[in-house]
Amino acid sequence: MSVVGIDLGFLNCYIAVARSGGIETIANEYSDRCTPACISLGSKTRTIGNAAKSQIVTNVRNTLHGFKKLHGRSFDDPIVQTERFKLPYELQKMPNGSTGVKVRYLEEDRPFAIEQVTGMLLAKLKETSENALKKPVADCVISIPSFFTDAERRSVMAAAQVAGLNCLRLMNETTAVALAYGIYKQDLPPLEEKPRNVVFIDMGHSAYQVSVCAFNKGKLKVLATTFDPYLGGRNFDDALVDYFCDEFKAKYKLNVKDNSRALLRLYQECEKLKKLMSANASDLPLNIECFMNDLDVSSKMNRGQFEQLCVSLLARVEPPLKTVMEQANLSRDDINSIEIVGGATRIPAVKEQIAKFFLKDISTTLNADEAVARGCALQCAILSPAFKVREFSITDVVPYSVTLRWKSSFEDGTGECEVFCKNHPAPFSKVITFHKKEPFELEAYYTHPHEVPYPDPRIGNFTIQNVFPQSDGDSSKVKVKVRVNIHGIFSVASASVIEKQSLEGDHSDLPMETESSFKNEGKDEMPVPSDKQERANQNVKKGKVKSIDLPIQSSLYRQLGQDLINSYIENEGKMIMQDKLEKERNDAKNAVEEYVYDFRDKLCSVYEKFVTAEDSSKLSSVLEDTENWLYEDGEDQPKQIYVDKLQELKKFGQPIQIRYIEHEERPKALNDLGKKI
Ligand code: ATP
Ligand code: K
Ligand code: MG
Repeated sequence: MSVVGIDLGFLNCYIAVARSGGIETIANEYSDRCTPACISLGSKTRTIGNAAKSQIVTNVRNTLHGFKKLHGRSFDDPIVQTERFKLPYELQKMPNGSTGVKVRYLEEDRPFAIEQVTGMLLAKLKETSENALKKPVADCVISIPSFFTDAERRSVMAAAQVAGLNCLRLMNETTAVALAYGIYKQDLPPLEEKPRNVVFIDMGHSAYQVSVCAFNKGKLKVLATTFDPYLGGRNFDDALVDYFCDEFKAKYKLNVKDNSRALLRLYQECEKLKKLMSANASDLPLNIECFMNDLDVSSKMNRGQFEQLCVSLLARVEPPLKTVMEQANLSRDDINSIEIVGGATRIPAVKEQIAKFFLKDISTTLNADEAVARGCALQCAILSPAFKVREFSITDVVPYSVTLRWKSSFEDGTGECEVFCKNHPAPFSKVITFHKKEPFELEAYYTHPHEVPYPDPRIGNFTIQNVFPQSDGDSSKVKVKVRVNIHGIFSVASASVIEKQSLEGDHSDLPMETESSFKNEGKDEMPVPSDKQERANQNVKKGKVKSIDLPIQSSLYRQLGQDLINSYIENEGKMIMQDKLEKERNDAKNAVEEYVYDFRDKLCSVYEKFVTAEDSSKLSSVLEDTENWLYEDGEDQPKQIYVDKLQELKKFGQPIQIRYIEHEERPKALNDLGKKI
């Protein structure tokens, strides 16, 4: 069984795997441990990762990147509309109202849902891990921002399905970092002692996340998480791009923003410049040749100027730090260390803001790029029965408070209660008891919509079916289990009705002391450690009461139907097949080309002695014809044509090759013979 952790970044993806020696970040076919979150669609094939990134500027409208924020959102969502304005490719409203892209693929305009797009990327990452591990990969843990709502999380889960991955956990990015930090620490305080509190900060390309975690031996508990979902390295790129656009307008009369190709090139150069400025405070040049209208442009910038440009961005570093400390109810002195990861924390001014707030040095002991993936792989190893790892318990938090509202059609049975408060431990299950005479509906939503970076507070509706009055006309006692699961997703997991057994002489009220504490309808909750425990409790009650499971009809907000996901899976399979066939076709073509060049070379060198002048010139001309054919009629042929072509060439070439090999082998064979004697 495979153990794989995936950092699904806005810009950069990383994969870590567990092998017997430990956790290891793996490289792709370009020997690069970073795979760009980039997909380029072409007339014959798709390219994903490094090769796609180099097509951003050449295949502008069909190269997809920067799509992580489109997950789980309707096309009309304000965030989607803001992103849409910045993206060089077209977004499209899917039939179910969600967000998709429109690209030209296989000579056709094709829509792809966001789950398909991320599915393509994940399938590539799956393939990369399979190549490294040399076995099939399915089980994995995938990272997501801690601020993702249920709809966004479910959308990423669907993308994992499309890629053929079995995601054991969606893991909050900063929690993954905390695990990567904690699991190897030998000196964590024992359980009964005061925990070690560590702040984890991740600023990537698109978002900024902070969490405080308490560590004791063998466990980590997230105390609070905060974030600015709209602050990351790309905002600093925006600031530079805006600046140079203005400058080039004044200096060269260029409207860069009207030319998507030029704009994309400027973004690339500004990102490079931004990185250089992290290491160097002096003036640095920005030169782009043939930028627009055949014009070369040049300018310069230094770190001081850059920081001036970004004053308002830098001012946004502190608030989440302040809030996280308030939420965790900790002061600076309670913090043992501050660990930063994510590319954008390399900006010196960002680091300064953080250090200034904590009045402490910040620590960069973790690998800023790989910590998320490593944490995910560790989590996968912990979850995988096939892998032995040190016991380590991870308690995360519920990012937004969740409220349950209920109503039934006949009775006046409406009400609501907050079932999970913000920063409530997760995963977690609770049982709520209702007294009902008929089916009723539960509606889950985020309690404080303004705190949630998502335009709709709805989570889902759940109808508890098959509820009837008891034989004596009383309300039935319905126990509903609500849960925030391991992915951080809310659900009404199960419901059951407790029936009094109509045994003679047993008309006493329910005697369970555990239940008296939550008799009030839905107001009190009881944590249930696990399913097993609950079943055990029910066994104790046997003979007095009977518990019957009730069907639940769930309708989750922005949930994709399994039929639709299945059609995406099927389509992904077809595209993988198409890519594979195209690759084979290309390989067959390349083999012909290679044979031509190789043979021509050898004809004038090593083969020279083994071929008559007449044959040599005949063969040379065949090779030349083939070469010309490859550039003309043979440019774009089915695979078999190339295979046949190669066979044909070999018919000419092989006799020469054989004569040569025999000649080469003979002395060697004699020599070997000599040795034996
Ligand atoms: P997200 O976490 O938002 O999904 P990501 O994980 O893909 O995004 P990272 O790989 O952590 O993002 O960081 C990428 C960002 O970090 C880019 O904006 C990149 O320009 C920036 N970055 C990387 N190195 C440096 C550096 N030396 N100086 C400044 N910025 C840097
Ligand atoms: K990353
Ligand atoms: Mg990241």
